[in-house]
Amino acid sequence: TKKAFIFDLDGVIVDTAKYHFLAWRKLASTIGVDFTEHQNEQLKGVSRVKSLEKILAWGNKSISDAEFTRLMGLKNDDYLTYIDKMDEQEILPDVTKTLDFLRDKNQHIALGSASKNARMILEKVNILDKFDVIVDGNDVTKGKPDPEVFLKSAQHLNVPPEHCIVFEDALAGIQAANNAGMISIGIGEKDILHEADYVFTDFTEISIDFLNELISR
Ligand code: G16
Ligand code: MG
Repeated sequence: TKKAFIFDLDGVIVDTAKYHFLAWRKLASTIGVDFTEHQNEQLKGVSRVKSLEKILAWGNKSISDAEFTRLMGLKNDDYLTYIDKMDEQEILPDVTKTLDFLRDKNQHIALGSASKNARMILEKVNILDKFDVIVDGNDVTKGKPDPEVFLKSAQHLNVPPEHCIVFEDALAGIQAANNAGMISIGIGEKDILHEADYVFTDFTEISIDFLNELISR
């Protein structure tokens, strides 16, 4: 039977985490909050609202709802200046090869991202047409580690969760995949993604044999 391969966006297909970091750090500094790369790790896969809530909590700041909305807008405007300059060169190594292999094998391919900018980014790097289904931050009410984003992808494709394989770079995303009852594949560091069923540094480490094994199991 056909499997569904669900890809996270930031940190799996493209390294937009570095742009989120720059934009959040700039915003944090304007409100007088220190922001480190270690803290940034905790924002991976986390929604925009939740990210700002965490930054405010780290800095012991409390602000009005109107100010909260304004700060989220500032961060996103800054983030979009980086996104605007993106092109195909920013697709991470062997991602396109993996997508094309799965397509050749007649598998379902979905995107499951927390980002509200997901479609725009896929268009920028010119791989929007490789996805059968896109579920992103505009389609969900509960963020990762809640399984909603991945379960919605599976429902759209009419594939049961146990036949879905999720590629994720964030611990919250691995937990979301596990909570959905799907196979979780971490892309990144083993010590951060230890809850995943498998972990690889990047797609260059994922062999054709392993993909075939996932397809036929
Ligand atoms: C991504 C990032 C998160 C970011 C979130 C929301 O999720 O990993 O750091 O906060 O999207 O992004 P935006 O502000 O563009 O809506 P994912 O799930 O693609 O890794
Ligand atoms: Mg991610």
